[in-house]
Amino acid sequence: MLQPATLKFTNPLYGQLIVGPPGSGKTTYCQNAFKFYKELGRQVGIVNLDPANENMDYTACIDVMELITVQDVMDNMHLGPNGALMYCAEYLEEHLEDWLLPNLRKKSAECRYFLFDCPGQVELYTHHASMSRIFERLEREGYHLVTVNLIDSHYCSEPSKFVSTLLLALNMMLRMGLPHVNVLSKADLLKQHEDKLHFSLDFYTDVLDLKYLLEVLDDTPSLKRYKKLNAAICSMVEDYALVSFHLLDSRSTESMLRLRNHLDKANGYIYKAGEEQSVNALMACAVGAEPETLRQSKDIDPYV
Ligand SMILES: Nc1nc2c(ncn2[C@@H]2O[C@H](COP(=O)(O)OP(=O)(O)OP(=O)(O)O)[C@@H](O)[C@H]2O)c(=O)[nH]1
Ligand SMILES: [Mg+2]
Repeated sequence: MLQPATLKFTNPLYGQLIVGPPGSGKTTYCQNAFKFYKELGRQVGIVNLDPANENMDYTACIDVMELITVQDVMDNMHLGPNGALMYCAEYLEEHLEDWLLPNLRKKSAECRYFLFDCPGQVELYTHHASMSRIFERLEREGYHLVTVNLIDSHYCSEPSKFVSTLLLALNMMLRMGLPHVNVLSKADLLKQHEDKLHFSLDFYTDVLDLKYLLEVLDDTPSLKRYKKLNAAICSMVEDYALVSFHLLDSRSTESMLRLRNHLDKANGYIYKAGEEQSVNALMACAVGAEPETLRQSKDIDPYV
């Protein structure tokens, strides 16, 4: 005989992996996002995974610096800062089962949504495998993750820097293989660089017609020989059609709300069972509830 269907409500775990080049605003974002999500009523906590985090103005619920620091590795193993950071990443991976995961399990009674403040050295995500194996293990532990890749919007002001930004973003997306949201951070400063921008902001956020970018690349003789390489990179980025950006000023609630909508779609938080959701919040997040042109204008308008 058929049994009546039973509905099982779970209380899933979620995480944002905040990555991006040094100085792109990861720690500041974590600090502001913590307050922002707390106000929304989420059980949020910050996990510091950066063993050289110096300007942490937040209280981390788990701090890798209690396990290992770059400074200690430099002093004891006689390594330089980059080598020491690689060592720390490998050490953290070795101690996943006896340090990070048990600590996360302990905290998960009070926190279900974690912001992971990650180290900035891009090699850790583009060449080295420890961080991606750590993230993989978190996924197997049941975390619904999204990578938030912060890139300083200052890079829009120079075409060659923007090309390398595109390559970096694509490389990270392909290597990490997780839901991924690219963000141009410090969007509040864009007005200051406005005169240096060759195109309107949607050109940089949508990453559509990159041939125009090639036309404005520096033509000095020493750089001319890279033209073919830049053309090949742009063509590859266009072929994959994966890279686009959202603008963020992490000190503005409106800007954080817009980003939250994208992140909630990416890690599936909008489908969270059992959470009280106002119809408005759901409508704002629902896929397709907002035409793409409207979304873009809302994202871009405040910064132009
Ligand atoms: N104007 C502006 N400044 C910002 C913003 N976010 C961060 N900053 C500044 O950028 C600088 C670097 O910010 P951090 O948050 O330390 O950057 P990070 O990515 O954590 O840096 P590392 O940990 O060294 O890789 C700080 O001086 C911040 O105050 C922003 O949205 N707008
Ligand atoms: Mg930091």
